Amino acid sequence: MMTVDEVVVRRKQSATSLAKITLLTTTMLMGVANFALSSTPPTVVTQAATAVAPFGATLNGTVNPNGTVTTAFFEYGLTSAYGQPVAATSSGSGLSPVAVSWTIFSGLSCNMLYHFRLVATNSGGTSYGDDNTFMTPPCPMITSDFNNDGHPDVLWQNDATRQVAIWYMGSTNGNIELGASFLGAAGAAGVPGWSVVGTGDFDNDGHPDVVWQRDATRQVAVWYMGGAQGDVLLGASFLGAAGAVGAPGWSVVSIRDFNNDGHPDIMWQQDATRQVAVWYMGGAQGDVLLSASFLGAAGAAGAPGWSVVGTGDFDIDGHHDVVWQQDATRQVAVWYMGGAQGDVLLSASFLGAAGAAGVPRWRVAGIVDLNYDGRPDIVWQEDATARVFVWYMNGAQGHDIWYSSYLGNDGAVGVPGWRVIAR
Ligand SMILES: [Ca+2]
Ligand SMILES: [Ca+2]
Ligand SMILES: [Ca+2]
Ligand SMILES: [Ca+2]
Repeated sequence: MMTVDEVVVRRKQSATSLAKITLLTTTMLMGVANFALSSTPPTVVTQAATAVAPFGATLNGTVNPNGTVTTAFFEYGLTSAYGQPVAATSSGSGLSPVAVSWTIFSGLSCNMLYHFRLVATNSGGTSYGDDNTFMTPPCPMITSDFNNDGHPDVLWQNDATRQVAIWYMGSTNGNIELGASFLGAAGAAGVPGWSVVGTGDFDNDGHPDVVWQRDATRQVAVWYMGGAQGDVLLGASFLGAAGAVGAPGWSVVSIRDFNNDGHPDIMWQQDATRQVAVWYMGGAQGDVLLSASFLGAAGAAGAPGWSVVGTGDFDIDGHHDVVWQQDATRQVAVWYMGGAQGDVLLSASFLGAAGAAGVPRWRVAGIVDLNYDGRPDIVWQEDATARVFVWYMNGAQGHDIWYSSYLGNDGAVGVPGWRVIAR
């Protein structure tokens, strides 16, 4: 039990404490008021760009809001005058640096030096990070640019006569037919019993060459093309001794440099088991079979009911990814590939919501970056009408449908009896 005196003393102590607390709180409020009146501008650091690709990059930096609500944005361009701001984001109002980044998925030019910096603003003022630069990698070769004008072109083959024609494409979206030509005199006459299966520069002379497969024997041969329009047949060769013999039961489904050694390789799919394998090619004429590999464990096992319809580097990691279409539902999915030989399956995704649902009565006729923004696009052809439609893809994984269009006026009408080969 406390005595009466003790209780009185304690009450006096409490009153004194309360007065101290009140004084302290008032001082703090005054401090906050003073602080608000003279807030410190943000501290901004521009950091190195990452994921630099031929047509995109991720810009990075940090912002310290220094206690006041702060917004930040990047600006970039071909000089330190910048000119291209990208959307402002909030960096909060804390007292420590916050990481800020912005990914440019497409729209940059390949093989160019870019300047960029981070800018941040709060009520105390605007701060500018130091100038930083990055160099976009060399422009990727377009394996189907026959007239070398920077726009991928598209081949057509007649189902009956097996004539082959080139559509020279152009415009911003690369979907306008600017001209056409037969693929040499032999292409004009047609090559009965043989199907065009893809293009690639096998002899490294800067002109796309055309790969054919014979329907019955499954022999595979390359036509070396040249001339200003890329439509002059210069020579031909079987693709390796095995190509001369043929690979019965197997179809060529894509021509790409899967192991990044500068030589186009051949992707095959088994008609029944749907196994997928790659022939790695080499030699001065690109027609020497060096080695072969299944496309990962899943490729070795096969994916029954699914057809490989083309390849392209959708996530821009330097490895060509594989696009599949379900024969019945017409769903489309992509396998993201990796590894030194490009034959390791890393992950998979449907191509947009429409790809997951399927596009009945349309087949994928090829994968080509028609608008040349670094993201492979999907070329479709309708079974009955032979109309041709393009999905322009975008997004971090390249599997989002950005916009779409018919392939020129003729493509909108359709070219019955002709099969488009956009790969
Ligand atoms: Ca072209
Ligand atoms: Ca060539
Ligand atoms: Ca290769
Ligand atoms: Ca890839």
